[in-house]
Amino acid sequence: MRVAVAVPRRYWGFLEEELGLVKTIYSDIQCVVKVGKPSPGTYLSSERLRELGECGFEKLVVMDRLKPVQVVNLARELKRDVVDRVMLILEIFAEHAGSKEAKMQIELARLKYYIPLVREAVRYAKMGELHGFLGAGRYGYEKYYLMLKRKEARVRRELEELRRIRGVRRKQRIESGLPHVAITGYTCAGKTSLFNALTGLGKPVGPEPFTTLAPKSSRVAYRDVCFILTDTVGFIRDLPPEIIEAFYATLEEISSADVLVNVVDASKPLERIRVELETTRGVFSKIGVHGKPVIVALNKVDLLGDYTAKVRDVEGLLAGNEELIPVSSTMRFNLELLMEALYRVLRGGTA
Ligand SMILES: Nc1nc2c(ncn2[C@@H]2O[C@H](COP(=O)(O)OP(=O)(O)O)[C@@H](O)[C@H]2O)c(=O)[nH]1
Ligand SMILES: [Mg+2]
Repeated sequence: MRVAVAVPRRYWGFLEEELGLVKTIYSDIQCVVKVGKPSPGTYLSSERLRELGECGFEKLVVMDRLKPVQVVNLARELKRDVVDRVMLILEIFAEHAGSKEAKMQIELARLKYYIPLVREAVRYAKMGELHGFLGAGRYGYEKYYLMLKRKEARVRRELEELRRIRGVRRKQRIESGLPHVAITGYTCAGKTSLFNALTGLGKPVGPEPFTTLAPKSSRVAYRDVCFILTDTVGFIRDLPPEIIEAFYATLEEISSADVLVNVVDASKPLERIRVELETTRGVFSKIGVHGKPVIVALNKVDLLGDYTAKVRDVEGLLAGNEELIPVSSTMRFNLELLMEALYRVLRGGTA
């Protein structure tokens, strides 16, 4: 799917990270437009809309929270589907959700967000200008709206039922009984690159999905240990408040982990690394994994000439349960060392 991306001013300084978020779902970014001042009706000014006219894209991703009327106006104007930052993040969550409960929680968040949109679309429906928008297709928006409302009620009921049966924060046990290692970190830190490199290194044993766990997991054998490695959603800067609940649902895979690998981008300024480490610890303690062994994979050291000073600085920020290994996932540097550290922790040593 070829997409165009609109980026508001407050993310211009985080452009790479925001585009990284888009690439999690849409790998083919055709063009990027910067939005200085959003216009109330269509979000994009007529100038920006003209700019987009020259870009061959199938979907517009706006890295901002849009009002329902803006989504609908944009879709009418461009005759293409429009997704905003909240919807994009919910798509990312949906892709990572493992358990039934997490899936339902995310589905509920999506419905809550979509219903006002569709209500807005109903107002335009008779004009026949929104064909196919939001997947309404030939059913028409009125029916689509009612269908979503019914679905929302059903998902809410089922979720309550599920929670009643299992208790809210049940202890999750992995069906295989294997230890579980979760890779976490901010968008673009290199989680997926590290996941791919490590599963390649430790001969993954079959890509079969672990149904009770996240879909992005692989069994890894290294020396005489075998463990499950999971690539998580990780942390997203500036998470919209209405989807925090859904975010916590994606963290199940972290809360059931025995060891965490926290991927940190070494090329970021030390101050940003400090804030990210602190935020991460805050979330860990909220979901009850405080004190578990954490291996901080200081990634992308290939981008620094001499990385020893950065290693020393970041080491100065570590807590007692954290250990730092400088790595480069793409250059495959120090991956053996990281695997050895994991091995030691999994065999019962300390981090
Ligand atoms: N130079 C360099 N780039 C890396 C490294 N690891 C990942 N990247 C790049 O960083 C970007 C984000 O990587 P990705 O694995 O998708 O990050 P994720 O969002 O944490 O899963 C990609 O463009 C990668 O090629 C590394 O060790 N060195
Ligand atoms: Mg990733």
